[in-house]
Amino acid sequence: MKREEQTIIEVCSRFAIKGEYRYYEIINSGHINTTYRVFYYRNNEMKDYILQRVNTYVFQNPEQVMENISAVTEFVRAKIKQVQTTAKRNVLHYVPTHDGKYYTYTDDGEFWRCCRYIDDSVCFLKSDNLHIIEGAGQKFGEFQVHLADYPVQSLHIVIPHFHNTINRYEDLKKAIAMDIHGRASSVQAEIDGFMSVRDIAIKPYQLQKQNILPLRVTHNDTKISNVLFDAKTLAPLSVIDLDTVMPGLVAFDFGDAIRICASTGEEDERDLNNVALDLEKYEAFTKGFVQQVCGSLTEDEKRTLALGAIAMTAECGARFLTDYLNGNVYFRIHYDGHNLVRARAQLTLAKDMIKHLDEMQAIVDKYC
Ligand code: GN1
Ligand code: MG
Repeated sequence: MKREEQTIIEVCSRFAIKGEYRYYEIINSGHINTTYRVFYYRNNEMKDYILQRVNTYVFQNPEQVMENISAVTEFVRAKIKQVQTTAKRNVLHYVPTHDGKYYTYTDDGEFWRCCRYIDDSVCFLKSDNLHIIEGAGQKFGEFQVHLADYPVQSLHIVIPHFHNTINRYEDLKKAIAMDIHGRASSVQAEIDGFMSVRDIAIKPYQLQKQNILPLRVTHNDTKISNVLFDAKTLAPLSVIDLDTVMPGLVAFDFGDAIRICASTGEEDERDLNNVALDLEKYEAFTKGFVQQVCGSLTEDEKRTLALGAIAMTAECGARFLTDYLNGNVYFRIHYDGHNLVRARAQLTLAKDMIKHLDEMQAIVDKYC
C-alpha cells in the first residue's frame, strides 16, 4: 500500500465515517488544495467522501475557513429546508471528527477535512451545453440570494484583499521589481499588456471603496466546476468549494464565472487564437444568474456586472503572471511555464471582453 493511501485511511479514521475503506481517487482540478474521493462500503453499497488537505500556505487560518463554511452551509441548509423536505443534495455536508470538529491536524501539522460526496452528481471543468451554463448561473445566483440576509461582517476574512484588484497589481509590480528568477525581461510584452488594462480592471474595486457598490456575501471562486449537477438530468444541484466565501462584490462572482464558462478556450489555452469571449455562453450564464439576483441589485450593481468579468479576468491573469515571476509558489502547476500560459490566456480574454463590453452589458440589461 502506498504511503499516500495509508495517510488517507488514517485521516479518514478520525472522521465519523462508517463502513469499510475500499479505495480512493485523486481529483486534480483545483490549483490550491489536495483533494481525494474516498470510497467506503457499508450496508451493501458504496459511500463516497471528499477528503481534502487544505493548503495552509494559502489559507493561513484554516480553522476560520471552516468556521465560515459551517456557518454558511447551516444558513443555506435552513433556507432550503423552508421550501423542501431535504437539502441533502443542495448544500455541502461536512463530516465531524470523533471529537466533534470539522477538521483534524496530523502530527506534521497538515490540516484535513471531509465532506460527503453528493450522490449521483457530476461537475464540468467547462461545457458547451448552454443549459448547463445557465444552470451554473442559476446556482451561483441562488447562493447569493440565500445569503442575502446573512450578517456579512461576521464572516472571517480568510484571505485579506482577495479580490482587491489594485493590490493584485501592486503584487505584480513587486514581483517584477524583485525578479527573483530573472524572468521579468522575457515577459515584458505580457507585463505591458496587463498594465494596459489596469485602469478598467480596477474600476469595480474602486467603486466599492467609494461605497458606490455594496459588499455582500459572495462565493469568490465561481468557476463552473464549483457547481454540481445531477448526473442523469443535468439539473444544477449545489455550489461547492466555499473556502473563499467572504464579503465581496456581486460583479466579482458574476465576472469570475464568465471568465471560465464563457471563454472559447481553457483557462490555460496555449493557442491564443482559440481564446475569446463566447457571447452565446455569456448570455446563457447571465440569464441564469441575473434572473436570480436581479430583484436585489442596486442600479450601480446592475450596470457594473459586465465590468466585473473584465476585472476578474485581468486580476486572475495578473495573479498567474505574478506567481510565474515568483517561481510558482501559489498555484499548483503541471509543467514549467504553466502559470505564464495561464496568464497569457487570461490577458487575451480580458482584452476581448473589453471590445465587447457594451454588448455584454446590453445582455445583462435584457434579463434585468
Ligand atoms: C484557485 O484552486 P481553485 O481552483 O479552487 C484560486 C482562485 C482562482 C483559481 C484560478 C484560494 O482556485 O482564486 O481564481 O485558482 N483560489 C485561491 O483557476 O486563490
Ligand atoms: Mg477554490
